[in-house]
Amino acid sequence: MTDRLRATSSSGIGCKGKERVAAIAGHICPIAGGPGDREGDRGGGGGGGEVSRFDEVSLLAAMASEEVHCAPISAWAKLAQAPEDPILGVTVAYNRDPNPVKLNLGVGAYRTDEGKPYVLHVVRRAEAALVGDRSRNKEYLPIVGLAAFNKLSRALAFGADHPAVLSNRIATVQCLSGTGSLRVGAEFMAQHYHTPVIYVPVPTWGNHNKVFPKAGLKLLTYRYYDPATRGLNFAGMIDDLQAAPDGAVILLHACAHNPTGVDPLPEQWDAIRQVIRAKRQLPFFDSAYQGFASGDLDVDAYSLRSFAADGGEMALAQSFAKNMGLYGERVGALSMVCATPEAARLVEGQLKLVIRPMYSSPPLHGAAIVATVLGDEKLFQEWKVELKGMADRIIDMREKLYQALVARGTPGNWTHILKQIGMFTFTGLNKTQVDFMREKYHVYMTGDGRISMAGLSTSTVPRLANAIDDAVRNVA
Ligand code: PLA
Repeated sequence: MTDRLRATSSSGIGCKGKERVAAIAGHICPIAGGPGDREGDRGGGGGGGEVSRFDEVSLLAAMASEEVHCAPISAWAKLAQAPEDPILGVTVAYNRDPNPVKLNLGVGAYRTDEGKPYVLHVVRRAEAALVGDRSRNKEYLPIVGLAAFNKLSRALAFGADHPAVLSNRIATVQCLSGTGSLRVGAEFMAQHYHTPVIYVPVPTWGNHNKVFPKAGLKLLTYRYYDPATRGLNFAGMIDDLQAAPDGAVILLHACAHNPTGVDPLPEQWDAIRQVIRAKRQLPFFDSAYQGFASGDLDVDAYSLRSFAADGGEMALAQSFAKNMGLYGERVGALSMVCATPEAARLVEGQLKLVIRPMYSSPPLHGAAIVATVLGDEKLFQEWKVELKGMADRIIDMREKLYQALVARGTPGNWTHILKQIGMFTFTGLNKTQVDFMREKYHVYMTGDGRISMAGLSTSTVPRLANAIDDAVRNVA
């Protein structure tokens, strides 16, 4: 009991008698109910001291009295019910569904053709080597993470002999997967970039719309996808970048745009780069699918390497969730490509000030796995083969789903299933159709009609095709 409470509880306003207790209980319940109740009773400043002392006395009296049976009320009793996340919430709903034939095509997580999660062989081997190495320990990593991991991640993205890499113009910090890298990068920009405004494509990965404003950046959009062609609205994108302020941050998906699966062609990337550089805007690449799109790490790095090659500054958030199957290990990196080595050194120092009060330092295990795979030529080559295997299986699923719809004569043109790149197909199905498929077929996908092709297998294609066929024919 605090001195203040002790003083007030002995001040004679005690709790005796039924009426008194009822009056006290009347005060306690709304107080415990949180803001919004009896605002006037509690008030602030001036007379507030009196009121709050009374509240404390009431509370003590209630605690001491056996006559008051006020149901326990939480300080959070009146919180608004939070909605489930539009992507991760699909898995929550799927897990609740008791139907044995249910199919989860919501979150982008790779499955084998047997529908099972896949731990890469190279990851298993790297882990075995790490566990068997008795010289290893579990000490904290530095704030910036594992040095070998940072060096190898940077080289993977930009190429080991890239001039920016060789001249130490890139500050790389290990972060909590792609999301953490985006968030740390955004916090840094909000504090240290002269134009804290970011433009994201429409549509974009839903979490972009939350991460950037949370970090303090103003969020604006540029046109990207054309629903009519189910392709890139290139002219609209260029116009919007031209119209965006000089210096604005421009979020770009390095490859396998999520959710649309629509990427600019190399020559379109070059034109986009020219506009961004002419306007001295800052490209912020989100690379969550390197190697997972085409099956080739270098092909998928075209966009970010071409930007890095012109000597301008840029940011990159890199994830190893998909391409190394390390989803839950949360391994990623933020790289800030700077004009000079001196700027890179200063940036790294400030990034440490962002990270330390947020989570102090990143986790060790996943980064050690990545460093082992990338640092060993044999494992690296084997990883590339496994990566290509995953990308090819997804491409095979595209072909199978397309053929299944053609075989059913499903109304509409489905060639976008073949053309779109990466993990997802942006089907064009609307929310009512998505809900119908969930209800009748137990097929789960995000409300925007995105399906994870990586969650599909040879045996489940017919089921999905039946569901789509029924939805297209019978649900508007
Ligand atoms: N950036 C993009 C474009 C992504 O699609 C995702 C993951 C991330 C970043 C973040 O991934 P990480 O933090 O796990 O590295 N998108 C998933 C999962 C696969 C998710 O929404 O969290 C998706 O289903 O869209």
